[in-house]
Amino acid sequence: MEAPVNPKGFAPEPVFVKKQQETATAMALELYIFNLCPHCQRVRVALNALGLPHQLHRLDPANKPPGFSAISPLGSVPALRVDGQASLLDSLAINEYLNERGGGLLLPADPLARGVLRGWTGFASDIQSDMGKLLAAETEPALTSAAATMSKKWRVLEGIIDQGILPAAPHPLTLLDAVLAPLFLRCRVFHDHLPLVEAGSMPHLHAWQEWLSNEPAVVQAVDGDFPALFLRFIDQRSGGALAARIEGE
Ligand SMILES: N[C@@H](CCC(=O)N[C@@H](CS)C(=O)NCC(=O)O)C(=O)O
Repeated sequence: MEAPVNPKGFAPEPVFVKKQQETATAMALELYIFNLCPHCQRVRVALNALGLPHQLHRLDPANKPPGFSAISPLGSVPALRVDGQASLLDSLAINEYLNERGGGLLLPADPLARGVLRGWTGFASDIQSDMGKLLAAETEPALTSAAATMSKKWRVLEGIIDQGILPAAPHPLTLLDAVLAPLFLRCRVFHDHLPLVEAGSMPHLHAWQEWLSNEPAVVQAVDGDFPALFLRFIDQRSGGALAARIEGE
């Protein structure tokens, strides 16, 4: 395994980091989450895959505890408090840090392969944005349009796997898997009403989805029965179009 690339490049900058007083009881890694937040799930997958001991602080997004802005200046989760000294924000940045701290197992050792994987991880993160739009859709045309935008990206990934640029599943877990896992879990839940990752047209991605959705590091990245919780989220908190499809069929 190579030495991490320019570890100083990851040094916390004041704008993103709030220095915290170290307390005697603080766990080395404390992660602030909302249970159904996909970005939080990414970080929990990485923590589980790396086997890093950590403490979870579960927040109610509608009722954040006083003082949370000292840990997360944007009020967003995930926020990772490190060694009682600093807060890291943004799931991709947090996962890069955790991977370095945990021995680098979630990225290829080869710099080129590492760069390729990081690039597609950013692309997968864009698909998560599409998922946000899909869930927010209030009308059937908006839902269809959001699904088409997302499907286009899934088809690109399918082709990339087919060309051997990304390894087919199963494979050793990577930071890309940490981003794909929350997406796959969600696609599976509403598949019967809105199929996106289809076995027939996307065999590589479908195999990846089925493998990853059952990986212990992924399964343990959510508290409770994810399909039931997510269906309730769709019913109560989404824009309505997907809920209408699910109820109408
Ligand atoms: N780019 C950030 C996005 C994090 C994000 O959007 N978090 C949402 C929950 S999924 C949040 O905390 N929103 C603020 C709020 O709900 O008050 C990341 O990858 O961590």
